[in-house]
Amino acid sequence: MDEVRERNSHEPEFLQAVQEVAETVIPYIATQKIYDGKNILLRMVEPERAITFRVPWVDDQGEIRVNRGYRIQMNSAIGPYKGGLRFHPTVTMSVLKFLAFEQVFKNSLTTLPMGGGKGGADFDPKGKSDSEIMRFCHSFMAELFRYIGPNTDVPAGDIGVGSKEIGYLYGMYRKIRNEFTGVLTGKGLSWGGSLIRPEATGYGTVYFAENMLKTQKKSFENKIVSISGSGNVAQYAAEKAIQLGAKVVTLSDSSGYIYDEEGITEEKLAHVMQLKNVEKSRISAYIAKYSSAKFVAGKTPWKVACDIAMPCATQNELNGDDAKELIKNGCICVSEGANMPSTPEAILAFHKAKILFAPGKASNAGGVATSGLEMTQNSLRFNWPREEVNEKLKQIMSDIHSSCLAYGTEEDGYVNYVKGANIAGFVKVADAMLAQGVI
Ligand code: NDP
Ligand code: 2IT
Repeated sequence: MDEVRERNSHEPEFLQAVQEVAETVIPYIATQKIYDGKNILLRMVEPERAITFRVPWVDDQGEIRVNRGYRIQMNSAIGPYKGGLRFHPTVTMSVLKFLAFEQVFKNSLTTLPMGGGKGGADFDPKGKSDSEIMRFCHSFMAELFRYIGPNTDVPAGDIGVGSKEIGYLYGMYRKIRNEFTGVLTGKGLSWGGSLIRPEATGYGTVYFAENMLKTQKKSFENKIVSISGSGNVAQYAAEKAIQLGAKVVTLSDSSGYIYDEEGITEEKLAHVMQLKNVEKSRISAYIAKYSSAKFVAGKTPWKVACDIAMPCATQNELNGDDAKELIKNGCICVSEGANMPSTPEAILAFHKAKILFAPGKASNAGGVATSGLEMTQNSLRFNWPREEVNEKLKQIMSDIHSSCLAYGTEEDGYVNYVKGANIAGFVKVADAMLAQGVI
């Protein structure tokens, strides 16, 4: 870690992600002779390639604006680089390297042949017109296209990048390359997208939690569920939890959270989708229609009592004090929909209390797994029906859960899903790297 810290001293999020993996994987490596002297982890923390580029675009006032674009190609030992694009003002090299690093382990866990990558830009889509977003996406792809391809690197969405942005990005790639290929995932259904991809991350996070609960003969039925975020992942995590008989009581955005004591029903969730996806409004607008709810400005929802918590907004949104509060209020299960939403102090508290805790690289892997299924369908030039993709997603989440049990079960029977996910993800990539020599 000293060497990694020194080399990446200005990248706190990246170091946080590496530290968590190192703590669980190094003790395992020490027990396996095949890794002796191979410095596998030290090789894995250095991106195979990290690209930054200028993204110039013209706003609606005719002013020229410049953003910074990135693509981190972290590891391609088991397949083409794969991972989302994030458009958010907080995007930095550190944030994208942490996401790309986690993606390597996550993609390995999915059982599909995908390496890890991540990219994006410090562009803020909030308040931008549709044509500004289109011009930005076109300019971004006019440079990114050099580095990607269906067998090289396949980007997708993440924060601030949904099906609209994927459409603009895909259009420019197709024009420049004069090719119709599966170079991006999260595409629209009429041009190569997969059914269930929009729902997959949120649904998968719930399926993973279902698997965890099953080990204790419990289910979502009649449980109180608290969710943060109100974007793609949060919306579909809420939808599936409601379908399974739970009462979802919170959603949030960067302005604060809503608490609806009576529960967010399917009808209320449809209103949230209209507010967030169509009107581009804030979650606080929810209370104008539903008087049973209150809005708490500037706060995260973790003080609300719940049985199951699903952080689905962003990194480090749930700290040690939040974790203690959740535990005190009776929370039995935390399934991360976002990437690295819990701080190291929060994870420690969950482990100390021995509650069910799934790290995002296991529990939110359903999104990228379904992206993998989209790639397969594109290669086959065929589309699977909704139920078939959903069944495959469920099976993958159950297989990831089994891998976590295999590597994460401790002597007293408690399952450390962080350890399980990190080691299971590591083994597949490490073995491929060993087989391919020092590359
Ligand atoms: P969206 O852009 O659809 O939604 C993001 C949500 O998180 C919004 O409610 C947003 O609020 C909130 N949010 C974003 N940044 C912050 C912040 N700094 N503080 C507080 N709230 C914030 O993104 P997704 O739903 O796709 O992504 C959510 C999380 O899930 C991310 O961590 C992402 O990496 C992860 N993820 C996404 C996958 C996918 O397939 N989309 C797959 C696996 C993981 P606001 O509108 O106010 O910004
Ligand atoms: O963090 C993630 O796994 C994603 N944003 C989805 C990546 C993908 O390639 O579908």
